[in-house]
Amino acid sequence: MLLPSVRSKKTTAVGIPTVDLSMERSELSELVVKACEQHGIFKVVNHGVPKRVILRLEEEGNRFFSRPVSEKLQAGPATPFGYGSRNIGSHGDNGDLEYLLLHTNPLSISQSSKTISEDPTEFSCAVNEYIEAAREVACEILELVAEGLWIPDRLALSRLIRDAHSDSVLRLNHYPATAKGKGDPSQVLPSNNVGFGEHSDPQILTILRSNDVSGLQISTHDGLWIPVPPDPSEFVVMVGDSLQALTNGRFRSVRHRAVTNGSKSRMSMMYFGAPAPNSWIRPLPVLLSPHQRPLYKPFTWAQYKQAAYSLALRHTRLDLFKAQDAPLLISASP
Ligand code: GA4
Repeated sequence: MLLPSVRSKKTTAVGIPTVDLSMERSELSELVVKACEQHGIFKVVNHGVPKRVILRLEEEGNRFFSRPVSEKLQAGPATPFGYGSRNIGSHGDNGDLEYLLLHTNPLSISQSSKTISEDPTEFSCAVNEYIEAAREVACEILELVAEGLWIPDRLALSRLIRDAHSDSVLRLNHYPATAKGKGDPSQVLPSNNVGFGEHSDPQILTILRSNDVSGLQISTHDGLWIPVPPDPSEFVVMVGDSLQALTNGRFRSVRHRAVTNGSKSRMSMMYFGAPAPNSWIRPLPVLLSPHQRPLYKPFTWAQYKQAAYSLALRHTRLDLFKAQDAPLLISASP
């Protein structure tokens, strides 16, 4: 199927920073804060997650997505969890993508696994093991953020996603090679095609890993698209809307999209770190001062998630929770 093409203008802007988690801690926390403030995205190397854990989940994902459609449909629809394959919205984001969406709660995983895999025990073990590792990376980064922002309680952010009732999710996205490009490089489509349209993630932090196929792009403040080169050994970390609110707009969630590649299929796996549904999200008091009033009203994760889902991929979600009398330090959308 031919998808509408999207322009990807050239820009001189941004190199996406790389953060080496084995570095000295105080230097590291400064780097992480700087990356979150300037780009809302960075790459992580030396993250300590064993290759075996990553490859085990990748293998499970590949095994599932290569099953016949009729079998995959048994694991759907993803309302909210399971197999999905659908268009995502009306903002140029009618993507060619199939996915598995799983709650990170082990009980929910074991339930979903029954229809996803012929060996549900192996599938859920692979998923649980990966989630634990990705959660550790997310918590480590949130603790570095707290240190870098001089927040006295260094667990103030990581606690939100360690919560036993955390609403974090794991998602495997599969962007099939477009038929024309398959196997024949000369037939690769000349322009990029949208797989998952422009959006920011509503959660606190996203930990993304993909196979060696390009597709992820971020939007700069001037509306240009920058490709994020794939590296299966690294994680890409993205600031979500909830972290933007918790930091009172000091960090900005990153707008991104995925384009399909043409000749090769891409698989990405994302851990989306979220608080518990009834957990309150508000600018951390320690980041406020008489000159920096809260930009957002307090909201619960459940309220925000509902707003995000009903607004689909539109830009203005966090604006719904702007404090009335706050100075307009942030623009409506990039
Ligand atoms: C983006 C981040 C996660 O993939 C996700 C997505 C969710 C979905 O696919 O159901 C959303 C999207 C994501 C943001 C806006 C809404 C909801 C699709 C969509 C149109 C699972 C999430 O939490 O928000």
